[in-house]
Amino acid sequence: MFSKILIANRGEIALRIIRACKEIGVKTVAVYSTQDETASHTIFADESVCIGPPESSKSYLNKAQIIAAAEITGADAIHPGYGFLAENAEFAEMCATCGITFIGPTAEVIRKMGDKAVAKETMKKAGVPVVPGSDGVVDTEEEALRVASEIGYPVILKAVAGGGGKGMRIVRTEQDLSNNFIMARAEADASFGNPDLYIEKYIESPRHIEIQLLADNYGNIIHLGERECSIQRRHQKLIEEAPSPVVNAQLRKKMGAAAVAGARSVNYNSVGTIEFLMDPEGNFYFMEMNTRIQVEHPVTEMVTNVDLIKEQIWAAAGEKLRIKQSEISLRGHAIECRINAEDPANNFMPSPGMINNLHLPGGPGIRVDTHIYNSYQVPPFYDSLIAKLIVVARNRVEAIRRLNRALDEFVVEGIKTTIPFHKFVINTPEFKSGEYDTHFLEEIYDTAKEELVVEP
Ligand code: MV4
Repeated sequence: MFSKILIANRGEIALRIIRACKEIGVKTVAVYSTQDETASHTIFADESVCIGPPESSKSYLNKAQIIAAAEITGADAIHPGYGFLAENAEFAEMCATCGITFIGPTAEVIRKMGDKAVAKETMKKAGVPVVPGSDGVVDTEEEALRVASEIGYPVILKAVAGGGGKGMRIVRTEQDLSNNFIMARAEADASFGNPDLYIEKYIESPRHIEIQLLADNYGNIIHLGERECSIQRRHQKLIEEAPSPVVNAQLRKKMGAAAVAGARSVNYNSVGTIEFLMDPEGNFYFMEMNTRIQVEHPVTEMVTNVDLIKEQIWAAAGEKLRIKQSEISLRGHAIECRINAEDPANNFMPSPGMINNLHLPGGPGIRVDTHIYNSYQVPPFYDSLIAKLIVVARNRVEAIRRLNRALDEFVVEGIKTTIPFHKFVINTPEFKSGEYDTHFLEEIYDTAKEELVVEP
């Protein structure tokens, strides 16, 4: 096992990783920007090193500075959390060069899955269902028109270097495609430094369902069921649940097996997630692979009773998986609400500032992953996630009742948060029945906004 892990992150996930390290018996090093001198992760780690000014680009994204902090403190591993350097192949390589274990997959796998066309081709070869479309990159408008007429409109243009909703364009007619192809290439080049595009059939009302994977260095790979992540706005997830209201045991087994086969084909050896699009008929297609621990990992933890961060650390330290697929079973239903420092009545505008009154919900089946405390100043420089409220109950109906109760107990004063928005969303007929897709949130937003104005 490692003797000391440096956590190259901040906020709730840095704290989550520190907690796992403490329970395993591994020393921790926090890195922090000058803005975060009194942040929870800085205080609760065994040691902390200042790595630069508030801007992420000069601190939490400063690769050389973070490696130097690991060397100075004698850390033998780096946990990147999510965001920042978590899916940066160059950083994983730098760690390897310096003899520090990057807690995640290899740089090679990160790079492969980072190129969305290569990732898709790799999954297709492994027998994972993929959306009909071009074989890899489409270089010219003529080729794009030919592929589109083969698969039929509407189609979607995706940048190979995009992902997470970035660099996509829906095209509904031949004329549309002619008008947009050159522009989409130029835009991809400007955004990602890579103009390459590929084409897919556009799935109209999909759900976003992802499979959690866990793998070690010895070819053992298991899945921990799915998460339903269709409640999103501008590709930012707001609510996630496990299991999905539309996945039964048979479908779970099929999706799980596909995800494991995909991971096996790239010798995957850490925690990871395969995202699927599911059409209204229940067909599922590979979308992307996330080569990191995700924000929404707790819903899986709550229904499987597996600590994904500990498992990730054990796997990185070269231990064999402690759990077999046959030992994974799902118990109950978990739902997570992302509490952001944003004003839901004002297009989710960031709302940094001082928290001058705080009360966290508690009681049976409640988990709150957060770094905030009373009198904490939410900085304007970083992601607006300030807490994750996770509830678990015997079934989905009870989980929603518990979530209503917990949201009512949750008090955050001094800044605007997404709490009132969550109260609205979870009481809509669509959410209650589980009959929603990835467009649901955008569709109800205007109605929700009006309701929010009358919220206390
Ligand atoms: C799609 C799609 C429909 N058809 N691909 C969005 C994020 C990126 N991972 C891929 N995305 C989509 N790809 C095809 N062929 C619809 C989306 C999409 C979406 C997917 C998941 C969650 C929310 C979404 C919102 C809009 C579009």
